Amino acid sequence: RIQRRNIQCRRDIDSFAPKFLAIFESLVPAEEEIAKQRQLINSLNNLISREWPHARLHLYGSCANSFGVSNSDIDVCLSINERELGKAEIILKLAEILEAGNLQNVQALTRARVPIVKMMDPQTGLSCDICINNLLAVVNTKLLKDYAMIDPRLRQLAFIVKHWAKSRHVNETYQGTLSSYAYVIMCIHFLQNRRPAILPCLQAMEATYVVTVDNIDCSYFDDVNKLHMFGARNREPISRLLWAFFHYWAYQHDYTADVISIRTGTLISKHSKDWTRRIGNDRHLICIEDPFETSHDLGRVVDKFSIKILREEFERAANILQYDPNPTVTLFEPY
Ligand code: 3AT
Ligand code: MG
Repeated sequence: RIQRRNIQCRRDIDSFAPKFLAIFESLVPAEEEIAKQRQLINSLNNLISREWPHARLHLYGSCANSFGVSNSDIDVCLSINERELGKAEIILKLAEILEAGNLQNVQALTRARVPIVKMMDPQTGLSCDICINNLLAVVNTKLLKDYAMIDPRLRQLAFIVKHWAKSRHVNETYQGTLSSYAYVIMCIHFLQNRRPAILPCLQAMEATYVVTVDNIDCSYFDDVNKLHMFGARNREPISRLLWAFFHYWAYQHDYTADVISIRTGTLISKHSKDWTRRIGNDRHLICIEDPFETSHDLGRVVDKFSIKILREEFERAANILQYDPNPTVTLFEPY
């Protein structure tokens, strides 16, 4: 097992909270931008319902989970019950409909791992990717959004972690580092495990939202208005949480034995999931359980090269937060 280092946090850590909060505020998109996204979805829904009256578009990903920064592309999912057509045919047909509706740069990517249509809306200037029937993503988007409503520190932490990850180029799944979705799950897990806890485990509570998608039970407690005082006993400000987050991933997490799981709210063992060895391309070098697709390790994109890069970046961030005189600047210095 790795040696668990328990370093005392620097004494002036709380004095950096206002500057980190200002960074968070600067990353949050403006209301107008969110209104523009809704406008685009409405006009796309009108266009599509002429051809497919029962089909519906859903926003998912960062524009709907409340973890999106300004000017991110928007992720859209078409839910459609078309028995006659395969996914590729739906994609091609959808591209035709969008082109006829004057959307620009329409591209049908039928051979991608997740087939999508890409396009740009000249009226709002927004670019978007539309996938087909990916309802699990719609449900995990709602789960993240519900967690965000419980305690404001989750959004603060996740925005800053995502900003750090983008600045340091460790938010690139095609290069073996982690997705934004994985980073948000890491933040939720971390806040579930502070003492006193800042977030509960919604999937371990009595379900008020009950839904099954692709035979996977996705039920959980979603009456989050009742939980707005949940984290109140913990008064740690964002700067201290950031320090502890990076300290955990740099020096405390046991990469050889543990899986983080927001489904259970605790760590579970790699052994219990049979994630102790490489199977196919899944190396399980950093294990992050998807809350619904529990056989899915969100860390599976990480390989023996990128795990080293990731861990060095966690250590760099932890050391900056511990020793640097200007952590709110140095943390985000480009790689
Ligand atoms: P950005 O702001 O675009 O970086 P995002 O939240 O949109 O962040 P992604 O682009 O990584 O995040 O993913 C878009 C959504 O797709 C988020 C989540 O609902 C779903 N998703 C992404 N990766 C996975 C995955 N490995 N398993 C299940 N759902 C996923
Ligand atoms: Mg996205």
